[in-house]
Amino acid sequence: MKILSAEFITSAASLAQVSREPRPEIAVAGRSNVGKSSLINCLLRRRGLARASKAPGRTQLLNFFLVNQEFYLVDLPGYGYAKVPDSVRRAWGPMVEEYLAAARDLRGVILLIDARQGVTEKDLQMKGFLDDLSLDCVPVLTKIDKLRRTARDAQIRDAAGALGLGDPRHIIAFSAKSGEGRDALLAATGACLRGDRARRVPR
Ligand SMILES: Nc1nc2c(ncn2[C@@H]2O[C@H](COP(=O)(O)OP(=O)(O)OP(=O)(O)O)[C@@H](O)[C@H]2O)c(=O)[nH]1
Ligand SMILES: [Mg+2]
Repeated sequence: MKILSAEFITSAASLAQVSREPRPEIAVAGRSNVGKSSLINCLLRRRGLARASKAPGRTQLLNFFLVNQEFYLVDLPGYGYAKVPDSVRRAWGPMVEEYLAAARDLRGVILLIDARQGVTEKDLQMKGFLDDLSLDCVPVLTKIDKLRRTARDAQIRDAAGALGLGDPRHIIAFSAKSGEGRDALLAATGACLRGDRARRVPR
């Protein structure tokens, strides 16, 4: 897949608030600060399109980006960051879960795992939630540029094991900094949109 166009469409706190042309959607989920917005900017090659920040909790709404006039990439608020106030966390959980459960045109979810931290309890909860909804999940180990070669192979294997993936090659090693893994992620996103990957989703 080639990126021909990308534009920000809208932000919303719930699906009911979103008015958009019906198109297939791919959501980007993961812990707060894991690099979701950076991954979207890297994938779309539009610096600053999705707002990224060193401070966790930057993305506070569902953000819709229209790509190639064909599908939406949806940037989600992150989960599981201790420093986000309780009130905010209480609002985000239901917002993200309602979206994932109710978005009719959602074809798959790119699930980001921090390469240094590995798979956490919260990541497993999210993976379980996606599996229960039979949503296709594209696992990505991001910030991979922060690991040395030996640590990185071990971390990819561990993450694959923790997520119950038979083959570590089903995880995409990604860096928004270097662009590593961008082509693989574009290909996986295209396959998700076409529904080609459904057979490979582990149950
Ligand atoms: N080295 C490195 N840093 C990254 C990478 N991806 C993101 N970052 C940095 O990590 C921080 C968080 O990135 P964001 O893209 O804002 O993360 P997010 O998941 O959207 O965060 P929330 O919106 O708060 O949930 C920023 O300082 C980024 O520059 C990466 O692949 N490599
Ligand atoms: Mg963000």
